[in-house]
Amino acid sequence: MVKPRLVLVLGDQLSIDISAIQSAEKERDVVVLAEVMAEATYVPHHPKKIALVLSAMRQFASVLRDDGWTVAYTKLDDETNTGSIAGELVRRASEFGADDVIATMPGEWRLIEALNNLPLVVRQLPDDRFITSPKEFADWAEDRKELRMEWFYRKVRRKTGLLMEGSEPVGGKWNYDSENRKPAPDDTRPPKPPVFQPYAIVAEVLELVEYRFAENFGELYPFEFATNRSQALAVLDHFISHALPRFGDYQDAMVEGEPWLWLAVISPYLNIGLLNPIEVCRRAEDAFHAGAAPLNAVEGFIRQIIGWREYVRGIYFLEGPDYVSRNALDHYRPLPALFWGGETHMRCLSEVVGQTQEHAYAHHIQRLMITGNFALLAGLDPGAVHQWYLSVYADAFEWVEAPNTIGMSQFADGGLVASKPYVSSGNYISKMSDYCVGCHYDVKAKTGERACPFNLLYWHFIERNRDRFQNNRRMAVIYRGWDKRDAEQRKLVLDYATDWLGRLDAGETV
Ligand code: FAD
Ligand code: DLZ
Ligand code: SF4
Repeated sequence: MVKPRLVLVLGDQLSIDISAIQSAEKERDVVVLAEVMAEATYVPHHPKKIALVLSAMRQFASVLRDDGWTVAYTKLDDETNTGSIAGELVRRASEFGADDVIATMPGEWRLIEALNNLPLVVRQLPDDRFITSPKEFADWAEDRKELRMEWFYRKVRRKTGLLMEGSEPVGGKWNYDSENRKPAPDDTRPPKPPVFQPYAIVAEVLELVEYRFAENFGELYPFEFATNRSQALAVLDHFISHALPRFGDYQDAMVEGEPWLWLAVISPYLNIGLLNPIEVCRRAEDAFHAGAAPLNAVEGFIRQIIGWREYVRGIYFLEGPDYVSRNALDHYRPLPALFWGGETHMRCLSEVVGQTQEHAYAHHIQRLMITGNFALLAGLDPGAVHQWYLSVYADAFEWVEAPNTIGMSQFADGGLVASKPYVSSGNYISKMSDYCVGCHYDVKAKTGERACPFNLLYWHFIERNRDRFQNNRRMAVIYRGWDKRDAEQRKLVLDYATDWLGRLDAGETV
């Protein structure tokens, strides 16, 4: 008799056409899905993230069984659970008499290495849910002085044919980013994404998560995520019909009490495999051709998916496992309690952290220009910042989170991803949000007890990194403006900044 092989499907590989399943045989092989503590605890995940992954895994197992597959499913509380993916594979191998494992390459070095070290024969297949492979990215990156996303994006546009007319971009321009930066209109009434009431399978998972992960940062209830493919498709449909037309204009806007605005809110579903990136882009492209959404919205949306999403994955695999420990700016300040819901007078931060706690979601500009901007200006340890982002967002998996945090947001890779640090004073936040209106601090004040901390820390960052950035072509003008200021005035700003950081370090509410 031919021995069965184990077919590993991880919690973020829940696609029926994933390579491991495609190369397996229904009559012969056993699909292994395992809820394990090692995956639930490598960072203190938001309870909503754990509930999403486990609920989706359980439903995906049913889909496979209905399709005729033999599935060996381990629940977190099973007595025989060994606690890790490697342990479960070894246990199942002995149970089914298997020597071989077919896997799709995981999205994290930690698991890739764990699979390489198994006492079984493991075949790790490419994850072809992505449009480009790590090898393609490495070939593109070879011999380039700068790995700018824009050039990679154009290559992927050509490869997919998305928004292309022959070899030219539709509309004559590749990128409409300059038309994607409006603050929200006064009469903000964005459409809310659909919500899903937990039914039996999900309710059981919620009980488990509530009991096992009660200490984790984040609110489990109400739990309204989509947890299977048909629900995820409903979220996508809703976005295409109701939010995409305004996505382009307001993609960078921030409004208190409005977490979703006109954003897609599909990253958790893309990242765990309930949606496929190409199908999502084709839907947006169809909306453009049907006249239902403008080009700046559709191009901007498609760019995020075939541009940024593919690009950051390329960076993650190109740079290797040590990428997450880079610290080019020598930042060592520990993460303050306000990141875990501790009190702060800064309204922008309390709003974004509060929203994160409630929904396990914040949009890109909130992550980049509120929490990320603050972490960078305040000199927080990028490793700790990375662990935070990996924990608190439902869409956080290392291949996508790390380049965004370590690279784009914290400049800890020394400028591989970002050509200059994403930092701003309070002025940008005031322009793009309504957070400053009721804040304890005064966004217009440059010095004094009530001066917006972003104003103080911005110049502290600029001054302490003078040697690194003064000659950066995109930053020289900032140094010229700063140096033209009166020396006393500059000293005053820096003194207030140092004093403010001292209070942060002392654990005071700032
Ligand atoms: P939309 O703005 O509606 O965009 C549509 C889709 O484009 C997203 O669903 C996502 O799949 C993709 N996308 C957009 N921006 C990016 C990007 N910069 N990198 C990769 N894909 C992108 N995204 C994650 O999926 N997981 C993360 O762990 C993650 N961590 C981040 C950490 C930091 C510090 C920053 C600045 C950004 C991070 N992002 C991450 C990117 C981005 O914030 C989220 O993809 C986006 O907010 C998801 O919400 P949405 O579906 O409404 O996105
Ligand atoms: C995030 C997560 C969680 C919370 N739990 C599981 C799990 O129990 N079993 C599993 O297979 N995957 C889980 N995941 C997703 C993995 O952490 C993810 O596959 C790796 O980080 C690679 O991206
Ligand atoms: Fe944030 Fe400063 Fe505005 Fe307050 S004043 S909300 S701290 S940017």
